[in-house]
Amino acid sequence: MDKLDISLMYVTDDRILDNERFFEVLNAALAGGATIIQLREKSIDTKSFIERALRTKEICENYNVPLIINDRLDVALAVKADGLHVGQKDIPIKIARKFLGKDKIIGISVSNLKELKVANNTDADYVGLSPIFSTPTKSEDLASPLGIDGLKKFKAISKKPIVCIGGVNKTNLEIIFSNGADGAAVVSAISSSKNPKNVTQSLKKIISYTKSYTVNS
Ligand code: TZP
Ligand code: MG
Repeated sequence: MDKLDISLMYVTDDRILDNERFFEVLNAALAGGATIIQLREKSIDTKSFIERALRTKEICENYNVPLIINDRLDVALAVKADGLHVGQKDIPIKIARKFLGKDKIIGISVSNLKELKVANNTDADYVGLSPIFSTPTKSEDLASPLGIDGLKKFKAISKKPIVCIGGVNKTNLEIIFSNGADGAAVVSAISSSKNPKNVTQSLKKIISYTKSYTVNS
């Protein structure tokens, strides 16, 4: 795989149960320039998850874009995904790393400075700041939005690249990247759009433009 680019992560929408629409949006996000895909499924059974993951992987490979799996180490291993994204209550990174090996991508969600400090001392490849803004997309288990002030505090002490998630869209992407984000993870701005390819392209343009004038890039 080429150097890891976490700047624009499309996190799939687990509310899209219809395979045809799911893969339409996935293709559009990839064609629009998503740099990494996170497959997040909360309500389908394991067999369907693996089937979806296998097809997703094939499509990602066509674009040379890595695929990571949310939560499920078994699924990540089963489909030989490029990595895993875990939450605070999921499998510990140390154990996941043992199974996945040193070359796979591992990300972890952090919602406060205490969790960030712990994550700093793991071999996670990135931390997901969750949530940066409020979002209706994920309701259970979601901490208070950290906002730009929170992002600045995280940036000051993070030893890992930071991917912001929660309510990210065209209107707030520039402020996130100009305040230290290394990446943005997006669900509904892409998945709920009538034209997910155009939206992804616009997000990508904003990221490139903002990176061109920030020291952080
Ligand atoms: N984790 C924290 S917020 C969130 C997840 C999976 C959902 C983000 O969705 P959206 O639609 O981009 O706000
Ligand atoms: Mg989880």
